[in-house]
Amino acid sequence: MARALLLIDIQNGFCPGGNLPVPEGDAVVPLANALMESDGYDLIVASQDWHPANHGSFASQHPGRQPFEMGELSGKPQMMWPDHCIEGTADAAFHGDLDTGKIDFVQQKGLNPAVDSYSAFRDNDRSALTGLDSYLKQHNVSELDIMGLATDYCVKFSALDAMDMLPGVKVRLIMDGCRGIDPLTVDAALAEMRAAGVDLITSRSVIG
Ligand code: VGL
Ligand code: ZN
Repeated sequence: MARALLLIDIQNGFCPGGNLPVPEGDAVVPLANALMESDGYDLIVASQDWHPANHGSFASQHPGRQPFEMGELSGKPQMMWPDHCIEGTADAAFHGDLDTGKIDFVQQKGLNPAVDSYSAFRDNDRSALTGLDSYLKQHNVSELDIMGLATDYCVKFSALDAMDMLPGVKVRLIMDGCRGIDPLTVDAALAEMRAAGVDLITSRSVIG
């Protein structure tokens, strides 16, 4: 029985100054560090959006498309993103203040140019798994706390997949440890997670 903290995409690309900045994205860093420092967790896992330069979620790969429009990828509706988190670049690196020395395992995702991968657990088409579910099962994780960026995309999809793929595991979302792209989709995302059985908590429940 282990308690794990999952940090979603706390990368330069999603912080102010990055290529797909989430408002106040960097504000979650001190909280992530405090939670890692606390004795609340046996295991710390972090996901990292990690795209090839020709990733099909990039508007730049679709002539005539602008970032933040809907387009298509492999025949499915796909939000067109600005180029972001290209593997090996500073934009894809974890935020410089994140205490990465405390992270036990990093799960990269989004490597397949033909499909996007918001969730840390599997691609959006649900065919390819990243392997994170097996890792957490191998480590007997029974409680999983999730925080990071962005609430309405990667955090939401990861939390919903955790509910779906880790039966019996208690999944909690640390709300003050998340920031979102669009306030409207953030509210819908919180409602969707709550309806799926995710416990919406604040960090005070963990570190008082
Ligand atoms: C994300 C959009 C595209 C996220 C990643 O981390 O929420 N959002 N790629
Ligand atoms: Zn991405």
